[in-house]
Amino acid sequence: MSATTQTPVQPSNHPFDVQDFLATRAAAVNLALDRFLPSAAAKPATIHRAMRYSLFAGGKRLRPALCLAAAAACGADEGEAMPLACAVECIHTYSLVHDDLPAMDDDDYRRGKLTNHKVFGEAIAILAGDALLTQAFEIAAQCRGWPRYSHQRVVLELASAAGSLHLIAGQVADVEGEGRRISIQQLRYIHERKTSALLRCSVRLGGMSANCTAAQLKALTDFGCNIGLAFQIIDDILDVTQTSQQLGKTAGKDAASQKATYPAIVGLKKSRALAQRLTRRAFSALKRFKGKAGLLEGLAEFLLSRDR
Ligand code: GRG
Repeated sequence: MSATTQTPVQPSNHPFDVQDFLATRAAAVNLALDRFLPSAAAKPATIHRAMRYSLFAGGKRLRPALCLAAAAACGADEGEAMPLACAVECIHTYSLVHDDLPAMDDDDYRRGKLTNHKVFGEAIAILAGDALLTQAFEIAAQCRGWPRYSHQRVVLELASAAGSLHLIAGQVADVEGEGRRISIQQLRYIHERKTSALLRCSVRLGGMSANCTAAQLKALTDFGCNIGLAFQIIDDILDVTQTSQQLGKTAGKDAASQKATYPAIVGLKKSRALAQRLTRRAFSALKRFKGKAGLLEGLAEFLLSRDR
């Protein structure tokens, strides 16, 4: 049993295999990303090799999977969501490359491999992160838009999640909070921006690519907010309960760098209970889909019980 599943949040009665969904969609996303990105040989080759090194280092592709599953819940072909799923993954990978830099978390391992700056040097790692962020918008810009969601609306959604009010805001608060006692409210502020914003954006973009109704978008937003926060709480728990080998990155880093985390503030037991409560709320948000959001439910369950 994994560290995070003492009591099931809800009986698993999904007619599909989440692991299989993740594996097949990761393969499809990898294929699409490979097509969207300049080849490793394109000049200057160093930057394209560095971008590809981190992008294809073996990430779980959870954000693209959520994006594709949200499109399916709204009755659309997953193919409509694929460019946006790839754009989100590029932003996520850029944030990891920059987060690992000596000026940030200073990490040597990510996704089970040496971090980008350890292989290519700091200057190229910074540029690879910049290029992945830019690449995300180049990919998203190729979307034609949908009747309820214009091309402009979709690009704005992505920019807002990645910008200084969300992803970057969370990172700034995280950096400024290091070594200081912060409240649970401040920690929630960090997690909602640093982690939850991009997960929420992933499901919202999936819905938009399916031309979802306003009510469906609201339900997806509620789902995304809840699983986003639960995801980071589980990440905090795994940092103390798993090994570096299991995580593919340095375990115990949060405590070593005196970072505020849910386990540090409320303890492991309460942290697990909170992640379970948030996942239950996420399930409730899906009621509107009347049984058509089984993939999203399965993914939420998986995120709660994951061990890496
Ligand atoms: C812009 C520098 C900069 C940072 C933005 C997202 C972020 C803030 C920093 C990344 C590091 C971090 C602790 C992020 C929180 C989200 C998180 C737990 C990421 C790991 O996500 P997984 O488990 O990773 O989905 P894989 O490798 O599977 O894609």
